[in-house]
Amino acid sequence: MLPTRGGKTQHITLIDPDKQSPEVAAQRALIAVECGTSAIFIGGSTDTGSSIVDDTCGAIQEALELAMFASSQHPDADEETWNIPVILFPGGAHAMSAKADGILFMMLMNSKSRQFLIGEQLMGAPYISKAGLQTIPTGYIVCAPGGAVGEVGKAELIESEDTELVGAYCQTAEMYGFSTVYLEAGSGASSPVNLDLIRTAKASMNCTLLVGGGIRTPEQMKAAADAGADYIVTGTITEEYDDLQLLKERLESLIDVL
Ligand code: 1GP
Repeated sequence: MLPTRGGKTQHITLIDPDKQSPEVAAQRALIAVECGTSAIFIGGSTDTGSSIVDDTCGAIQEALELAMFASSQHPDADEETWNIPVILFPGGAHAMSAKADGILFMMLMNSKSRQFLIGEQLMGAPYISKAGLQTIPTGYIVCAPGGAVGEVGKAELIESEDTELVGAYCQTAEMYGFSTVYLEAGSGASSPVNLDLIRTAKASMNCTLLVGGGIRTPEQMKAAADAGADYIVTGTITEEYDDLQLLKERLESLIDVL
């Protein structure tokens, strides 16, 4: 369900439904797609309500459909540009919507809390099954500095020198049959995931590798891609611009290096 484009590292835009209205979220998502983002993640914190998640997914899906229809009316435009999956990246079982195309079904592998290892998953599974959401089985690993997700998720943070440990986590994820591993430094982190951790993760398994948290510059994007990230997720920068033209310029400068 995560789109691949010739093995090249792809960009994913994370939208936090609590940070803007559904209409503004849809405008931001369209700009991100125009700039070349390959998927939209919808995710907030542990207290994000399901109605705002549902309204945000609905507004983004509607905007993508309209853009696709508009481009089908132009012989020079490629309507497939707008065929972008909207995927839940939930803070827990409460933040879900049947309007999404799929969900990162995550185990916070380095959490000390049963809640994030299996508890939220047990609560969410019946809804996911009923809604028919496609699941992406994901090993979620929080690395230093870790931010709010590290604290709330009671993670034993992976420090920059813990390469053997991150490798073992990645091998474990693969042995569990997870398709994807997500190395997370925390939203708004002061520094992104250490590059040695990314390199080791990539070399340790055949799972798809997502990396996110604290990536703000083209240099950081390029470095994470060169270290082996298959997808790079950014969220905070999309929330920093009310002016859509400025947002477009910022996202282009990041995505163009891939
Ligand atoms: C958070 O990895 C994502 O889960 C994105 O982080 O908000 O720092 O871009 P930023």
